[in-house]
Amino acid sequence: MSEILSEVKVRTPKDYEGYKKPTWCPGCGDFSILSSLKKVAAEIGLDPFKTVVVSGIGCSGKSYAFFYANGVHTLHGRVLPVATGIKLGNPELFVIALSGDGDALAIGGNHFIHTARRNVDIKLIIMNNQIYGLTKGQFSPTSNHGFVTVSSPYGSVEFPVDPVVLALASGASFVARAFSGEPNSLTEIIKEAFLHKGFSVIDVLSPCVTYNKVNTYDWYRENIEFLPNDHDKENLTEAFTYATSFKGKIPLGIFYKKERPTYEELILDSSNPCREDLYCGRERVYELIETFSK
Ligand SMILES: Cc1ncc(C[n+]2csc(CCOP(=O)(O)OP(=O)(O)O)c2C)c(N)n1
Ligand code: SF4
Repeated sequence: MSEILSEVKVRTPKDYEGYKKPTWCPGCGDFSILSSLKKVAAEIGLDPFKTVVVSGIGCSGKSYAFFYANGVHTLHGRVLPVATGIKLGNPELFVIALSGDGDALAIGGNHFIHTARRNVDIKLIIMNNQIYGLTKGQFSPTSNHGFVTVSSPYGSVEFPVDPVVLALASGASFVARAFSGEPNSLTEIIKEAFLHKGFSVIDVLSPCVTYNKVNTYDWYRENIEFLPNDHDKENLTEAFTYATSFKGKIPLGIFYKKERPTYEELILDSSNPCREDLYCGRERVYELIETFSK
């Protein structure tokens, strides 16, 4: 990580503009996430050549094209396995994963759990609008019970998953929640996540102004509350307590942060007998491509 940040010239957020201009609806919460991402990248001097942004399919998934770095637009739900492969293939790379709530927690829910327990050094930002945006407004795994959408005209009978509680229970070493309507704290939290070594999850409440007319900016403002400053971030029990019950409000801030060895450190350790197989070299890669393309 320190190598990634050290040898860089001074950069500005503008330097991280991607090859495409955002195509999101005006007012979409995802604009704020992108803007914070660029600010943090400039502040910590992120080297775009050593950074990979992996995104899935969704409005959120388009983000890889809006940020200047290497980008992989992968399949819906497969952000984390692809990001894990990249990190194992070259642990020197700084890997950012951008996912929608559907992408990360419905079709990709299984990957979320296993990436967290393995503690792969990936920074996952869940652009959580509590709905499927790209496919025009079906309920998602974070939609509230009773939420009326085109796919739940009588109200969703399902109950939502809480990304923060799931991340804590699955073993993520950095767990936070932010709101795109609070850009300063969002930027600070992204920065802390980027400086943390290990699987980092930020659940960002990011209003879909087109299809979600319930969880609006105003609704969030009325329903959020920041964690107290004296919260002990290394205390998992306290993190769970705040995550599950907080004055009837949605808590924002860093719930948990504690470093432990990452998956790639453990699996690529020189005493690991699989190491040679993992670093098979360029020629072997070409051989394998040749074999599979027959
Ligand atoms: C394997 C697969 N299943 C379903 C889809 C259709 N699909 C595309 S995006 C999407 C959901 C988008 O919602 P979310 O992940 O929350 O992202 P958002 O668009 O809200 O940012 C779905 C179901 C797909 N592209 N691929
Ligand atoms: S449909 Fe919703 S999530 Fe997608 S760009 Fe528009 S406002 Fe954003």
